[in-house]
Amino acid sequence: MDTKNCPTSVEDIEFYKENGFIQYPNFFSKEEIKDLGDAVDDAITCNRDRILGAENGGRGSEDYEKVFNQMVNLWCDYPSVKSYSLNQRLAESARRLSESQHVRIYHDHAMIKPAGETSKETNWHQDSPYWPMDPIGSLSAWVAVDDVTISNGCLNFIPKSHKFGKLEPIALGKEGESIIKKMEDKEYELPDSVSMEMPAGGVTFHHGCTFHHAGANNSNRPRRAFAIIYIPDYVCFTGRGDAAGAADEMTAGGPWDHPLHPIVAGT
Ligand SMILES: O=C(O)CCC(=O)C(=O)O
Repeated sequence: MDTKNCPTSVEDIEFYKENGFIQYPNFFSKEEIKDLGDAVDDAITCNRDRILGAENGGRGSEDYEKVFNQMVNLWCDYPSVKSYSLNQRLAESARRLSESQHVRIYHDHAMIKPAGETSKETNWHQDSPYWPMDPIGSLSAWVAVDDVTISNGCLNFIPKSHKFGKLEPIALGKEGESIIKKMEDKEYELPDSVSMEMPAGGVTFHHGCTFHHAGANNSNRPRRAFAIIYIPDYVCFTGRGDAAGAADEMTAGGPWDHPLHPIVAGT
């Protein structure tokens, strides 16, 4: 495997372990990322039944679709997406950050936040409570397909919040739900959030327990993002629901050994 172009250094691993996230604003160039944007546009236009929760001719639930339209496992349909979901530089970064012998993918997902007045924030949440995995340690790479700023819905993180471990799931489409609020109600003090503005092609990695959020998209164009979730070798399948569709073909308590979850870095 060609790992020599992987940007993740020993210092980056220490930063990630301490803070629960890391940013690479120029991981891909804008030119490189264009084919990913084209595939996401094609999927959202021509493949609306792929939108998670889609019903009634391809529309998701009213509240949820104001947060984002989400499409999972586009790597299975689009060769250009596959080169990101199975990308060795991304996967090797995830492997180093999670200090794992190898990483598999759980799934990829495009998240298109609609523009304009009806756009809603992505509530503060952790990812781990939604994942059928134990122990914690899985992480996401979030790829900016468009330039992202505070005003069109870049990600925000609470540094060190992954140290709370796995808490409870938050309803993403429900007004006022927030993991920050829940923790503050319990009188925990949290550091200030940090905003991950970056150009198209930039990538952030975040731990599955890191509190994160994106504001509403106040611009006049959809905000396109594409994320890949990585499973370290030490994380087992717990047997609950599996968004990626392979739950019935795997054993609870066992490894993620399935063609939908290939090893993408390490051995
Ligand atoms: O893109 C967003 O609005 C939220 C992304 C997110 O929650 C994630 O990638 O885990």
